[in-house]
Amino acid sequence: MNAAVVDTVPSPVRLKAVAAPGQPEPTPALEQLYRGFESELLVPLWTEIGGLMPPHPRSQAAPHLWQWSRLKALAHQAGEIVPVGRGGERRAIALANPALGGRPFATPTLWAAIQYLMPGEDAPEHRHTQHAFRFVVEGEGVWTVVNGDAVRMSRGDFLPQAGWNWHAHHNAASEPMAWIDGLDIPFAYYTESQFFEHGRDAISDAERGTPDRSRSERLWGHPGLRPLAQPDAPQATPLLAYRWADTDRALADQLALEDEGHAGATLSPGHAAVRYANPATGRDVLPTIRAEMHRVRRGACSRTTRETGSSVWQVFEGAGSVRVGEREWRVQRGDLFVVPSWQPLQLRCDADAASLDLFRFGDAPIFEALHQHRVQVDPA
Ligand code: 1HN
Repeated sequence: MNAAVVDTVPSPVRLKAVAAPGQPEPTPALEQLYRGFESELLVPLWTEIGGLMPPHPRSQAAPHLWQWSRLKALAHQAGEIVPVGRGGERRAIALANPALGGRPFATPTLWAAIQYLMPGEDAPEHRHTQHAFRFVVEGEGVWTVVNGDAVRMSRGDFLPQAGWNWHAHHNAASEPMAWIDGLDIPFAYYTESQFFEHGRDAISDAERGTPDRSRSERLWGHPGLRPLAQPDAPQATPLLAYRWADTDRALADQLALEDEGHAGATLSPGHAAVRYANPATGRDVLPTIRAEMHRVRRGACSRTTRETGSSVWQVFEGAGSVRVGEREWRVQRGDLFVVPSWQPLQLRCDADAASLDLFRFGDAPIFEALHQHRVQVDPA
C-alpha cells in the first residue's frame, strides 16, 4: 500500500488550545503537542473531563411527545400501501427521538413503535435476541403466536416476549389493529450483541386458533400459584399476557384502600401504580425492560421524580398534563412521550377526567444490575 495515501487520511481527533481555568497556556509548544496527539489518535483527559464526567446524567435524548391521532393515521396509510412479509418483517413505525441523529430510537436504550396489521394479515415468524413486548391501547383481533402458543391481544393487555423466542402475529378479525411494540434494540445495537433468525414462512392451522387464554396463561396466570411441574425459575417471565381486567382491579383497589385511610397503598395521594412482574421470581418481566401501569386520580398529581435511565410512556385513558424537564404537554389517549435520563417528570390528571391512566416502560433493570440506578423523588 502507498504510505502517502494512508498519511492523508484526516485524523478524527481535533484538539484546540484554549485559555480556560484548568487548561494549560495556549502556546506554540502546546499547539505542537496537540498536533502530535492528533496524529497518534490520542485525547488528553484535561480537554474532555466535563463531557465524560458530568456531575449527574445529561441525556443526549430530548423529551418529546408523539400524538396518537397522527401516528394512527400514518400507520393506517401504511396499511393500505406497504405489504407485510419477509424482508421488512413487520409494519412497525418507530419513534425517532429528535436529538438522536435520525436513528429509529426513542431513547438511547429503547425502541418504541406503532405496529399495524390489516384484517387477515400475518406477520411472519422470526426470533431475535432483543427483548420485546406489545401493549394494546385500543382494539382487538390479533393473536401473537409465541413458540406456537397463540396469545390474544386486547385493549389494556401487556404482552412481554423475551429474546430468542419464535413469534409471528396474525389478525383474525375483520378490522385493522394497531398496538405498540417496545424493545431494547438501541441497547443491543450500541453493545453489538444482536442475533436474528427467520422462522417458518407460515404458521400452522392449529396455531391460527383464537383461544381466549393461551397455554402460558393456563400454566402461569393464577395469582400467587406456581406450577410444581416447572421447578426452574425463568429469568424472563413465562407469562405471555397480563390482562387489563387484573391491572385495572389492582389500581382501583390501591385507590379504594387510600380512601379507607391506608395511605401506604399508593405512591402519593391519588397516584396508584403497579409493576408487571415475573410470577416465578417477582422480578422484572424482562432482563432489560421494566413495565408499569399508573393511575392518577381526578385532579391529583404525582410527585416530581428523576431516575437514571430513560423511559417511554403511553396514555391509556383519560386526559391531563405532563411535565418533563423544561417541556409541558397536554396529553390524551394513546399519546406517547419520552423521559430522558435524570429529567424531572410530573403527571397531572385533569379536574374533569375520571383518571389519567398511563403505561410506562423503561430500562431500569439494566442500571440496577450494574449498581448504577438512582431515583430522586421530591417531597410532597
Ligand atoms: C419485531 O420482531 C417486532 O415481532 C416488532 O412484532 C418490532 C422492530 C425491530 C426488529 C424486530 C414484532 C420490531 C421487531
